[in-house]
Amino acid sequence: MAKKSSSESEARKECKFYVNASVKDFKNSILWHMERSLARATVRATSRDWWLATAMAVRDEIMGRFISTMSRQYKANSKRVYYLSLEYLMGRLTEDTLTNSGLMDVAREALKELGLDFDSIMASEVDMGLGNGGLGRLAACFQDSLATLDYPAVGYGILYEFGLFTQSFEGGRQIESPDNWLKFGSPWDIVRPEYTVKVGIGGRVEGVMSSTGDWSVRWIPEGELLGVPWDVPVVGYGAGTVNFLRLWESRATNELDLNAFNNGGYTQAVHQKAMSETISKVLYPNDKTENGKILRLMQQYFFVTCSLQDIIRRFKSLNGENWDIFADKVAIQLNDTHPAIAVPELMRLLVDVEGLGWDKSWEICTHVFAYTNHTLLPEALEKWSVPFFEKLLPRHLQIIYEINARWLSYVESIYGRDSDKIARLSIIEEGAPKMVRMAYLSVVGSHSVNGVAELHSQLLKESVLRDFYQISPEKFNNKTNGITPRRWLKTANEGLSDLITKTLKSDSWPKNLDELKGLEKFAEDSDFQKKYMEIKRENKAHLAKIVKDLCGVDLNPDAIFDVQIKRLHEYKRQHLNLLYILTLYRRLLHNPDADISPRAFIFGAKAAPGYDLAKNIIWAINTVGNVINNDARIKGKLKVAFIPNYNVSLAMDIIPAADVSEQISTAGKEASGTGNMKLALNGAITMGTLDGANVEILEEVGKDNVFIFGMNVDEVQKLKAEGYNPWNVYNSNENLKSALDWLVSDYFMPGNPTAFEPLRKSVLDWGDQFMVCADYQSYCDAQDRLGEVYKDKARWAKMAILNTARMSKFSSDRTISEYADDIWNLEKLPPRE
Ligand code: Z15
Repeated sequence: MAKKSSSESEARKECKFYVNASVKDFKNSILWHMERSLARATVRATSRDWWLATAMAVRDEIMGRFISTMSRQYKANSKRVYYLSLEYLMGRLTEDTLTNSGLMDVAREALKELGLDFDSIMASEVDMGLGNGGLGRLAACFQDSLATLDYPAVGYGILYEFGLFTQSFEGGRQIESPDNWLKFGSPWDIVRPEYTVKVGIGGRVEGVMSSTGDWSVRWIPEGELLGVPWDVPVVGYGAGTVNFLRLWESRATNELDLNAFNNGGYTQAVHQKAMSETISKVLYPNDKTENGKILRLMQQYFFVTCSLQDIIRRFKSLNGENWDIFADKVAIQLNDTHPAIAVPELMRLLVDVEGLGWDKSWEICTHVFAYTNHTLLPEALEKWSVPFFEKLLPRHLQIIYEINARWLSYVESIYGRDSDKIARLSIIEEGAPKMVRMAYLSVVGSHSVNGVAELHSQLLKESVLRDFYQISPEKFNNKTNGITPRRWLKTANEGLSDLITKTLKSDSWPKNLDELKGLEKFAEDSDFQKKYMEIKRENKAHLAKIVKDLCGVDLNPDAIFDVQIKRLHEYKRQHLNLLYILTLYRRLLHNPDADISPRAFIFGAKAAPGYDLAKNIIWAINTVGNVINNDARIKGKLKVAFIPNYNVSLAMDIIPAADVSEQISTAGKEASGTGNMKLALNGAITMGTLDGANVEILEEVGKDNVFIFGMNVDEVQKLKAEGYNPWNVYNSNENLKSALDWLVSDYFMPGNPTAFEPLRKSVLDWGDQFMVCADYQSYCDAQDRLGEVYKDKARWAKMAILNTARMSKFSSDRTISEYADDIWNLEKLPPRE
């Protein structure tokens, strides 16, 4: 096998719990699985077979750790945190498990000895794409950090049969197709039928007399279905702790309803079964727009009740009915309002099922729950109609009304009969129909409310949750997001990781990211700069191959790789980027010899299937890109590549190759951003507004190592208040006018000049909600400056190195430690040495 460098054996000491296996044993294990698990002759084995056999060999190695972690946590009966999230954007699992278990080198060598190419074998794994974007990826990074830091934790969610849709382009337009990731099963999920739970739905509420003569209330559901748990192991770095994700699959109670069957209602019976199994069928592909579908509410309730029943079962098996200590054993984090129904559901389970009194149950709830808010955008604030609740969850509606009545009488005790205040603070929004405000329910039911970056947490207190902040300021806190350096540096950027390990003479930086500060002193070292930039160039050449393959576009690895990768949304302003591309293109046509740094604009973005304007922007970028890429007059100085089906795995190829990171949202709109952190860590320079975590990135890397442009939050608010008119900017800015007019001319779309009228209208006729025109000139100026700076290779290298060196704050280990200390009051439970 490959010789271990001395720093690597140091690392093995550092990570005492790394799994040990020899190359020979590992290779034999792969071959064993090929024959015994897959019934394959090696000569017939496909890449997928090799990946599966390798995954099974790794799995074998970590199972012991998995079991010992569970029994250690059970025996200690320590407090656990339960992370409730409708989304987990995990990506591929095998490579990351290899990194974290310490088996990466062994697996590489084993596959090499088998005559196989590691990367192409690993590429056979389909991404586990059970999330839309930042929120789901954050949940995945958090699982990695929780296990790495040895916190007892379980992530609960849904095992969607179909993850986020697969995106392709036809004539430059987005086409969606189903992501059937589980079609052939996954080696990474383990079914636990013994923990199956029952879930009620619909029906009515009945008063019942207890044996002691007290009246109580009971929910008589109309239908019932089952939640079957599947566990996905989460290996911490160093493999000392292996936690798990527990994902629920919905099933019909009986294979078929025999009554219906006997009465001749065969198709009716099959239909009912299919309905029950529909709940975990598909992830809703909307990032931020709540579309109010009843099936979505069913998904929320389904996974919440399954998870709470599981938590209570585990609690009882350890502590019996000692409810007084429930909140000492259980912390539950609500990832956005998607699991907010957990508040009334835990009340129902405690009051109706366990027979606790209301006050005691409420005390437990508010000690157990904590809520994370991820956005201020009004269209994302979840509300569910009261009629939906009546139909689906009648008992929960009663409980919500009771929670609200008590809450409002508390409000009244503070402010008196201020009806305005009461209407503003009510969990129920009056109207036809009445709506349940899920964010308010989450705030009232929790002891902690956090935003995801300093600026966002501040704005939360000033805007959406202002009235709540005034009543309970102590609940509000900030937890700036983070990313796992294991996946986003060590696994994704091996070249840079090896350079860091050699330079720092330490391999413990993935667990202790502050060590990266040690790179600062090499920022101006020309030898180090050379090595650092050589790796960047190799990564760019690698990405260029992928882009050629997927887009048919030739990228020059010496061009600036200018990257914008994120969901397509107006507030993220991919169209502002497009306007700069049009401006540069026009400049080059006027002067083909202009001395500009060659640039490759690289996009990755999915649009929600029902979001027409987002789709129009994708089409526009592809169409403009196609014209630019085929225009010989500009001598290849400009390229545009929109990589289809952007996902976690593509992110792992794109991010290490990026020179520039576009973070250009309208100030105040991006809660945090996490792609910005991944890109900067890998040495991409941020081109950004003072929004979300960009503000903190600027603080960390220093103003000389980032490009900041555009209005800040105060300026945005001021301009809005004064009355913003995008036409004024348009009429007075020749370049902006030309770019926008060009877009709706015959030039890009002969015969169909109105194709991109929606895009143009959105920033002019429809009021330019996200102030694209207002920030246009400032953006162009900053981009031009960046192009100039890039010509100074040494200066650029220094900036890039300092970005890597100064990003340690954004390790999700830091974020998780803060949650554990400030919100969960949670202790680590490391394995014994
Ligand atoms: C989502 O991905 C985010 C917020 C949401 O409200 C929804 Cl529904 C989905 C993102 C934020 O836009 C992003 O700024 C943040 O970094 C991320 O959540 C994780 O907190």
